[in-house]
Amino acid sequence: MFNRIDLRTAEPSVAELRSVLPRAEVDVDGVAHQVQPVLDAVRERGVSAALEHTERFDRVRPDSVRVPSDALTAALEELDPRVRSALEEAISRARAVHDDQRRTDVTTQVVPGGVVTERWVPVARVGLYAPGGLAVYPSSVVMNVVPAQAAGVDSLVVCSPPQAEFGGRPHPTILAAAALLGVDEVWAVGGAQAIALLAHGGTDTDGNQLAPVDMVTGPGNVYVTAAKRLLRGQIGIDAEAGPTEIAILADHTADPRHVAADLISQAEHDTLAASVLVTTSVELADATEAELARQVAATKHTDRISEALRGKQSGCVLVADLDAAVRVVDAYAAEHLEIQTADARAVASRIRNAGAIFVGPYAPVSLGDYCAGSNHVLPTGGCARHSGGLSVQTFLRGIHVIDYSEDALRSVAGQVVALADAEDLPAHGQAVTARFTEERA
Ligand code: HSO
Ligand code: ZN
Repeated sequence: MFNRIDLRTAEPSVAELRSVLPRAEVDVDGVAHQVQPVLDAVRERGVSAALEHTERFDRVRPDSVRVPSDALTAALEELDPRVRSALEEAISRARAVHDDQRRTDVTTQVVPGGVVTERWVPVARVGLYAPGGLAVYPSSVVMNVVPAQAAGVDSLVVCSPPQAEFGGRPHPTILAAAALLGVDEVWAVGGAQAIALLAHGGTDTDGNQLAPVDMVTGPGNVYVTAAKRLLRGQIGIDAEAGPTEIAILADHTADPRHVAADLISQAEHDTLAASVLVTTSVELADATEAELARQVAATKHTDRISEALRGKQSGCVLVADLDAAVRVVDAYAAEHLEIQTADARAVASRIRNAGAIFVGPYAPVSLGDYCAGSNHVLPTGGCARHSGGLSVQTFLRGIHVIDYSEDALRSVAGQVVALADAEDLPAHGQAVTARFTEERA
């Protein structure tokens, strides 16, 4: 059921390695022509256009688009106490990690009297999209809200599609998670229309106002992703979330039961999810395959998982040694990378490209999905080569503050003029020299 790629005698280049395991492609631009009219309608007609599209796509019309605050409190009160305390644990661990990511302003004295400060300023207002349907993940609400709050974002709003089975409100666990996190502004709107409403703002029929946001984060389906792509620039967005990926770098010391369980865990998300084993051990590869067959049959979402594991994006790569294994996983740049080898920490320290690295036998990806304290919004599709996951940094901007005295400016005036002349922009130079010439007009 699992593709096998034998690279034990090959010496592939990085480019060849990248094509060894094809990635699932989602055609985001292909739906842009369907999404653009929705964005235009919401820009022109606000909430009423968003409601029309909600009725058309979600087949439900919420009584109130702004979810009343007593509905949030009620959802929290009705939340299963086990889930509530688990969410509280997840929130407190994530807060511990993300609070430590706060940045301090840095002031550099360039010359006496000439100072540049980098001031880290949070984005003022952020919208978080929380999908409905198959992917109702209160944990993702936690992973988006916690870093934004730790960054000092003043105003946070959650949008999530209304669900007919919950009386036109978003899923109650999404509402409960928002309430637990102290987010009191939630709107029952989903899809591309939600992203447009966040970008442009609007007022519902009860007079509730949704103020436009500066940035939208959070996963969504292809229409949500297309809407974010089309509105990018007008609003800031996070990285595009593709199908989830787990790669496991393992040697003969790894336990095939755990390797198989972890491969299955992420395949559970989606038929397009990628589960990849990179190993120096044929015995481990064989034993893992046997375990996969056994465990997949015994789990709840067998069909979805089998399809993901059988897909061309998943499989086992056999390599000659650990050096080759590191080259393969670096070329692949997985969203999640587990290291299950004899000296896992040493191997982990050699990895350059991964969204998050899970070290040793007791750090499965599921731990990171919920309760490690780390963030689970991570780069997919090879973007881990150039990007990191969601963090406090995502919600901060570094603003340079330039403060020079008269003497400090005078001491560098000649160089500014020389560079301005070289670029044929003499007025740039004159803006400096004007400050040091006697005559005034
Ligand atoms: N593994 C997913 C996140 C998630 N898992 C949410 C369970 N719930 C992408 O990192
Ligand atoms: Zn997951």
